[in-house]
Amino acid sequence: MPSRPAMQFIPNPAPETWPSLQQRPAAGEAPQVAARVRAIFEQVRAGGDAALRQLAAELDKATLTNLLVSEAEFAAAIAQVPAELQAAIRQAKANIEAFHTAQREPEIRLETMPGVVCSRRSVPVQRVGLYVPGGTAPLFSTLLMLGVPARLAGCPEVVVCTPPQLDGSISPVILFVAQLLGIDKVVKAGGAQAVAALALGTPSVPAVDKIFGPGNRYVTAAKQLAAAEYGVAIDMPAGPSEVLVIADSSANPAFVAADLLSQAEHGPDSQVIVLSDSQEVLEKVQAEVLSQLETLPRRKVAAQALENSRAILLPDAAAMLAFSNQYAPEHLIIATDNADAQATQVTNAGSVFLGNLTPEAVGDYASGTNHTLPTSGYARQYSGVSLDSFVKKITFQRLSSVGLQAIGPVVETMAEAEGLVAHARAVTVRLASLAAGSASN
Ligand code: HSO
Ligand code: ZN
Repeated sequence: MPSRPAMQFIPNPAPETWPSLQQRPAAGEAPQVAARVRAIFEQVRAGGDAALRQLAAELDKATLTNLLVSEAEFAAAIAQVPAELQAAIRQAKANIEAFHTAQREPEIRLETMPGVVCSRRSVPVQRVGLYVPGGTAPLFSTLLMLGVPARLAGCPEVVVCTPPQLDGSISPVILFVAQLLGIDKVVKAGGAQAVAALALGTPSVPAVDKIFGPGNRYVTAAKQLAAAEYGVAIDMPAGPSEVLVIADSSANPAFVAADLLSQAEHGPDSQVIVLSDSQEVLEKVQAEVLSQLETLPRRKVAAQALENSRAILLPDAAAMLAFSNQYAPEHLIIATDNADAQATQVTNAGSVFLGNLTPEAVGDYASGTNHTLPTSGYARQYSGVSLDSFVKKITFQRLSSVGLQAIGPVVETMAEAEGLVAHARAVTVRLASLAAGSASN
């Protein structure tokens, strides 16, 4: 074992100590972030498009002529995306479309009592805003993960916001993906100002009903403000990315290390955890992490994330699953020879990767599942983004005279018992009218 392990090694921790090992790196909930975000909302409210330009200059160091991506910019983008990448993106899109299409729910229609027909139908959220991070790594895959279900759901208005590069341009790959999805409204705005524009609306940016997408602390704080005070829904609370790997003695340490690093390279505040019932496996994983780290272009970022990361020895599979369920990881990799059976015992996780041949990276890009997932333990109560995130389920009902006569007395009795006489009367006047032979449906 190398003198300094890649991750903190914790042998056989007592269950009482697990909660402290499951803590995420301090989330950036600093009050100054919230105050700055509030000021940015004010600036965007007062200044509209001009404020967005100003903030792009100030915060992104980008000079913008046009705030919206122009037709000419779209047209120029395709030529800049290598054919191989275009083909890869098309394949990923097809897989994501297939898996999300399968999530369509047929209309439910049920006669609960004779003459009482209830139904439920999915109706798209009308206006959605998709935030696509830029910066050091423009994540065009996030646009696929959000744009595909938005399109399949049939959302009539889809607006994309993404931060401009220094020269005021947007990554051509993001523009290529937008075109592939038939999205023509791409706003050159990032950070809290993009979220403010989507929440408040400006002359160029339509206000939306729901905002999706990951981002830094400012974006996250802005989404929270939009949800708390502006009546805009958000996909989920988003924190730094994380992965937990359960590895038994059948696991391949080089594969496990590669998976840990693939998540660690996202950001300095990412967290990666490996659990094993074999000390030998953990030692090999640690050594592999160190050696693979050497050759990563983003090794500084990954090394910082490893500071928040742990290799934990546990007695058996049951303890590893219990630890994982308590941690509720965004991504869970089960690299064991019994992965399918163990998968049935997963109660808290965003997305699960089974067996030695299933890297998390396939779900990040192309297998078909969504990569927008609950972090920071929210997998206890939230699902990842799916087709459902882009629809509302509206219920309908219709009564015939037979139905009203059957259910009417039930409602009259209950309404009177609650002391809500107007409710009872809404039934009574109709029943009376039916009895007099003068009502029709
Ligand atoms: N692992 C990230 C998604 C992503 N990975 C985008 C690569 N590109 C959060 O689930
Ligand atoms: Zn990733």
